[in-house]
Order: sequence, then structure tokens, then C-alpha cells
Amino acid sequence: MISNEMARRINAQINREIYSAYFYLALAAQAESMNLKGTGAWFVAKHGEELSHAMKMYRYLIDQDASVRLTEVAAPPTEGGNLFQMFERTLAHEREVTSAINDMVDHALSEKDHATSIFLQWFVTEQIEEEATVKDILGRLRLFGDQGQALLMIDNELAAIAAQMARGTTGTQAATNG
Ligand code: OFO
Repeated sequence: MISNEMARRINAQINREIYSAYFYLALAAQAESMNLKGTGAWFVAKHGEELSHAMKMYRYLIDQDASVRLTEVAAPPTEGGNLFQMFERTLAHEREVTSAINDMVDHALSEKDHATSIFLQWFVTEQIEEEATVKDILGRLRLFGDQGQALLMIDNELAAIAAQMARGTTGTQAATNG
């Protein structure tokens, strides 16, 4: 059993995870509209991962006899921009999620809710991996640019990683080393 406040926070995070899925689906559509099929596949894979994160939290609430309360999901931004800007937005978004997860851990610890604190450790680690992956991609875009051959190379790499993610042979890690 967890506290009502802890359950409220986990429910809010379910909403953030579903919003993240939506956020990535919008970026996938944008990438596809730019003919970046590999990038589109990568964002679609991210969309699936975020839904799976929401489901982990859903299952945890049920296992803890707490209520799942689904709320309205905001529309994602429709800003457009080039590939570099898309990944900058991705990093900013993931940093916000990391901060929200850290706040939840702080709260769990303040309640001495060890079960929830341990449950959330998976998300803490996942966020480190996700931020590192996006920073790698941005680093390569900075190095090689996001035009011409370099764009094609990055798009192909993202396609390969998306295929691995679909097979479940990698997380979001190693986005740029195949
Ligand atoms: Fe849910 O993993 Fe990042 O946002």
C-alpha cells in the first residue's frame, strides 16, 4: 500500500509518460514529412518505449492497491525546425522528465516509502541512458552537420537503432554506435 500523495504523483507521471509518447509521435511525423525515415522510425520506437513506461507505473499502482487516475493528455508542440533543433527539443524534454522523476524519488524517500523508491530507481537509470543517447546524437550533428551526406549517415544509423529497439536488443542506449 502506498500513500494517496505518492499515488497522485505516480498518476501524474503516467500522464507525463503518455505525453512523452505523444511528443515523440509528433517528432516522428515531422521526420517522416522531411523524408527522414530512419529518424522517424527512431522516434516511433521512442513513442513505444514511453507507453511502456506508463504501463510500468500503471502496473505498480495496481499491484499496490492504488487507483489509476487517467487525465487529459496535452497536445505536443508543432514547432518544426531542423534535425538538430528536433534533438535539442528532445533533450530539453528528457531533462524535464528526469527532474520530475527525481522529485518523485525525493518524495518517496521523505515518506520512507522504500518500495516506491526502489521501483523508481529503474526510471532514474533509464533517464541517464536516454539523456546520454540524445547528447551523443547532438554531438554527432554538431560535428558533422545535419545536411547532405551527414544527414543521410545519421538517418541510417537511427534506422539501425530503431530496428534493434524493435527487436528488444537494445534500450535507447548506443544511439550512435549501432
Ligand atoms: Fe519515460 O523515459 Fe524518458 O521520458
